[in-house]
Amino acid sequence: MSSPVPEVTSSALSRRGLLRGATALAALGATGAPYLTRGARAAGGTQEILSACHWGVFRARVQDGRAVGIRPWEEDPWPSAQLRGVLDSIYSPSRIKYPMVRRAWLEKGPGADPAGRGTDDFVRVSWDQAIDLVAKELVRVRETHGPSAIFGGSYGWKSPGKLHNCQTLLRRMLKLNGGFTNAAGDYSTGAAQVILPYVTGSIEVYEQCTTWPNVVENTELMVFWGANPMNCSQIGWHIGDHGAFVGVQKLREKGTKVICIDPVRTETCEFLGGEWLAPRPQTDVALMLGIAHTLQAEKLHDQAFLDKYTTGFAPFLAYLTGASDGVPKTAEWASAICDIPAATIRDLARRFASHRTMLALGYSTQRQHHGEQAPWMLVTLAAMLGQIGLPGGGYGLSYHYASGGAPMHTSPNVAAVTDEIGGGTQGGADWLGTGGEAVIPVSRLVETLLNPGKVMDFNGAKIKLPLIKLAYWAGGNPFSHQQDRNEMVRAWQKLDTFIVHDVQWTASARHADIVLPATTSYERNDIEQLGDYALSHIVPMKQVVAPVFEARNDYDIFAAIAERWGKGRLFTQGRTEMEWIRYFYEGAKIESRAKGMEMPIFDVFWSNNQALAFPLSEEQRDFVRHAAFRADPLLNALGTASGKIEIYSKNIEKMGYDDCPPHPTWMEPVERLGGPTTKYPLAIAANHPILRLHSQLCGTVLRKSYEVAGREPCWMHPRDATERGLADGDVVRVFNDRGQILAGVKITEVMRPGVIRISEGGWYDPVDARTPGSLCSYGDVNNLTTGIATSRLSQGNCGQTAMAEVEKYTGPLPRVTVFQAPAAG
Ligand code: PGD
Ligand code: PGD
Ligand code: 6MO
Repeated sequence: MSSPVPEVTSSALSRRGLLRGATALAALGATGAPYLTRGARAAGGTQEILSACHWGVFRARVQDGRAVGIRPWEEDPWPSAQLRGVLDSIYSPSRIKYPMVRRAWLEKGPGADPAGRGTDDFVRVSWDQAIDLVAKELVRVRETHGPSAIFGGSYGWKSPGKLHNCQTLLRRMLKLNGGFTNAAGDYSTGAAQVILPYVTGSIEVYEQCTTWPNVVENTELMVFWGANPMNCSQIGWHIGDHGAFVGVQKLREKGTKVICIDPVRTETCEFLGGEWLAPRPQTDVALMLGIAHTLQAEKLHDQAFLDKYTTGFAPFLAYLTGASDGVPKTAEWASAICDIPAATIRDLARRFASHRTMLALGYSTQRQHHGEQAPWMLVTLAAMLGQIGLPGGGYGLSYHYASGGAPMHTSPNVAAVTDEIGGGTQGGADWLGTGGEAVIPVSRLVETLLNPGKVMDFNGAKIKLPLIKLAYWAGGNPFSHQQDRNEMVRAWQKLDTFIVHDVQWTASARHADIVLPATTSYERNDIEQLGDYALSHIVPMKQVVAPVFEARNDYDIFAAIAERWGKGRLFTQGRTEMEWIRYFYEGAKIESRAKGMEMPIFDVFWSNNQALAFPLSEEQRDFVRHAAFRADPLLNALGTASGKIEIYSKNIEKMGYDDCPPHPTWMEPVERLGGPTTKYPLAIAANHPILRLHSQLCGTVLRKSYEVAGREPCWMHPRDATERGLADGDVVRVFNDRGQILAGVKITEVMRPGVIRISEGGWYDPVDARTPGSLCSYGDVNNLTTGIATSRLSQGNCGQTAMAEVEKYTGPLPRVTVFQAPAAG
């Protein structure tokens, strides 16, 4: 190599190298601070260790083998308040300490007393016995019913790390037993990630949007449509970098006009002083259609863009004007559905068209009945505005999520462990993995348990639902994430065996037959990249403390099970934890050379107690989504059938689904606020929680700062509270035909009247676990949501479809027991 190689490092030893590359220097402007002063040992002989998690990079203070303090990494621009709970999650009273087996299962065998699950009747066993039971049960189920009777889909947010990815490791182990049934898709964007490839040729939802710096520079009108980055960008699927907060802060400094369309005046809306429009939940498609109708009626739409870059506008236009169904989708028509005044809808159309407008859509609008329609209609609206591919214009579906829009750095791919037997590493998107004997849509396990043999539609295919007798979960909490908890509890009784690895006594662990205590990522070593989009650093995720009680790494648990079958070495490839990490690093080091960079040797990286920074190019800083397509739609054709944006999809037409027509369409959901046949009066916004990641950290001290009367909060508008004679702090029963929970009232004007906010992820705590429908004493909102699918196309979950009533709870208050370990634990 003749040109100087910018060295990408945080090492004091090779810091000189940084000065050799201009781009590296730019990246390191913020990071080139005094490395020499950042030793692993702080004053007083206390050790300070750099590690990382979903919530960011941190330094943990360790004294006498115990983590006693945690502080955010000094380069984190906006540390998450949730970090406080991280430390506590190691030692909280709900930590699983020992391997445990449900008494009936242990004494009478698989399938014994399935209604007894969740009653906390556990027996402590040795690790040896636990591994033996699991290894033999997996063989028994496979030999009796075939490998597809073992469900290994195990969805969930686990912990980051290229090695200790417990879901990949689970599947790696299950493959050594001959296979399993897998799950396709995820709970986050189940509908959007299936529909959008037909519309724009890519899933859009996890892809890079036009960057924040570009938005700050060019966008005149920023629309957060059910999108709340000030809450949702606290975390990353890998390690949270919090780059979205920098973007939002700069937007505020610039004074860019912001509109928030949301039944809640969100944290983002408050921070930015945004204009708040609160439609009825689940009516956004009608609102978008009303805007679209105004655009075309007033000739504000960009016909030239539609002609050049899209197909199928004509049949959509016939629907919009009512030519095809007799119903013009006017602003008045939309207003009657969404409850935003028609004049405001027209005004929105005019303002969108006369400004450089960015439409930032969140995921809640697609986590609803017919959830495919909102993202499709949003893209259609953006196409009519003709700003897709222009700086600061068009749409973005990740501005709220894991800091989408944070500019991507020039960094190598760090490989990860794979579920391929004998395989070493994988790169790319692990949530889209679909290998397995059979594959079911991820939110359809309950339906599968209740209907084995049934044929289900899914994205143009027919799937025969397998018979499942054993479910194995590691790194997810189905008794939190799945909708319609009581239907689920009944379905779970079909299982012979439910095995769970977790760090905490979640409701899933409590409903398991075999519970194995896993280490947190702070009790093991790993390696990960910083920022799902930024990819700005490689971070050593160092072990902070030794495993507590009898916790073991998922990796070692699976290796021990495989070893019982004589396949331990196939699982481990003969590598230790540190050998894997070194191996991943060395691969990245080689790849980085191809990008003109030189990373320090592994031992320097690992001993340095610092994250390794990578440079940012001007080009990436200014990335504009779909700019290449706009510049040359032939050369850079989209991955759709026509190569263009499809407002009408012939592929979807061919599927003939009545619940997903071939162009964006307003369809009544099963229930909604103001719906024609809806029984209950209040819509639930089952948002993502402010001080949790789903159910993670609910069992920690953080809960004390948000619980109301010891329960999950239920936010409601003063009008709704007065109508029901409720005061702040009251304990209420929230109920519908599917279930009932207790919650604590928080009265606030940030709610739209008629809408209550109960965040997902509150731990399920049934008063009588043997009786489905029993009152949940803490407040798991998924007792109330519907378990139906978004449509036959994507079979996504409808976590935002729930209507309920609220009443003051006057009975004797049941104790919340879920945050203590079961007695034998
Ligand atoms: P988490 O609470 O993150 O929820 O559902 P998900 O199951 O992902 O669960 C992760 C579990 O993994 C925790 O119990 C944690 O302790 C455990 N864990 C962490 N690290 C490890 C590890 O290293 N090893 C092992 N063995 N366990 C580990 C989230 C899902 O919920 C998602 S992504 C979405 S988007 C959905 N959102 C909603 C919604 O908006 N509304 C409703 N009503 N319902 C939803 N459910 C979905
Ligand atoms: P939600 O909070 O469910 O987040 O991202 P997602 O966008 O799904 O919903 C966003 C907003 O939509 C909320 O403000 C809600 O009020 C609003 N909303 C609800 N219903 C409607 C509607 O019908 N119309 C309109 N216009 N708005 C509506 C979730 C993303 O967040 C995901 S998938 C994951 S896995 C992560 N989870 C968490 C988490 O659990 N906790 C935090 N703090 N951060 C996360 N980030 C990620
Ligand atoms: Mo999600």
